[in-house]
Amino acid sequence: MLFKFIILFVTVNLLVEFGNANNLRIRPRRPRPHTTTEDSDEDKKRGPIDCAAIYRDQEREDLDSTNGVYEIYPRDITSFEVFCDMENDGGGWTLIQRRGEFRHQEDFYRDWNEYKNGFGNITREFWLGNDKIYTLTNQDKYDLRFDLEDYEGLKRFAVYSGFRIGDESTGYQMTYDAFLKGDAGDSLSSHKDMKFTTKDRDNDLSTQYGNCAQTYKGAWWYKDCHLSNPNGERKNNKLGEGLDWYSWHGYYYSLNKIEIKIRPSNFKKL
Ligand SMILES: [Ca+2]
Repeated sequence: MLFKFIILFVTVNLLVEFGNANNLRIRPRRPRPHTTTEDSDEDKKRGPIDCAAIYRDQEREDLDSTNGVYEIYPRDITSFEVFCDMENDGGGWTLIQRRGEFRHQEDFYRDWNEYKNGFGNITREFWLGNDKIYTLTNQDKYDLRFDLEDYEGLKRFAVYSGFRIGDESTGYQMTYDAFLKGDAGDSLSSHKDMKFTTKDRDNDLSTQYGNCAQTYKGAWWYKDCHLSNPNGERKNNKLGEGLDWYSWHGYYYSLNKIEIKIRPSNFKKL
């Protein structure tokens, strides 16, 4: 009996101590000032948050910005490498996806976790990763650009304003403000406000087509099912299964090349 009492006494004391120690560790997080037009001092110390910031830094030092791989330092996340498009429409674009003619063809028919974390090689074919796209598109207001190329070598594009996605708990729900411009036409409209669907996670609104990612060999913000399928199968010209952009080449033409990229809406060419 006495032994039990001692054990209880010691346990209660340990719990109290543990609670105190935990209390000491809890500190309120100070909210950070959110700036969109100019980098804060903290960002300057930390490094560029995207390719537009790299472009600005280089122009300030009178360097010619070139396409290539750069390290970026988005807020609240470990730094990582991205590919920057420093040429198209003034440059400053951070790539989130690329398809094209490479000796090693990447497999894009992948599962939720692979799309969450990203895959491929950023100098060739890749998907940057939904967690990273979430972080990037929530640190500023971004435009979204699709650069498309067919097998005749013709190029067309489409640009949207206010592109952003939610975090994993929202199913990486995607939205944007408006279709801004582009001779490829708008083939994203039906995907606005949709969640991301992969072959192993059906978040689309289709019952007729089952899991749209399975039916159309890709992964996307499918609705019922798509107007565009950039993560579909290259060189597959079957109905809806290829790299389709409906408003340009319809559902029976898989495009040769695609690049998807983002840039702050307030970007100005220097
Ligand atoms: Ca479904």
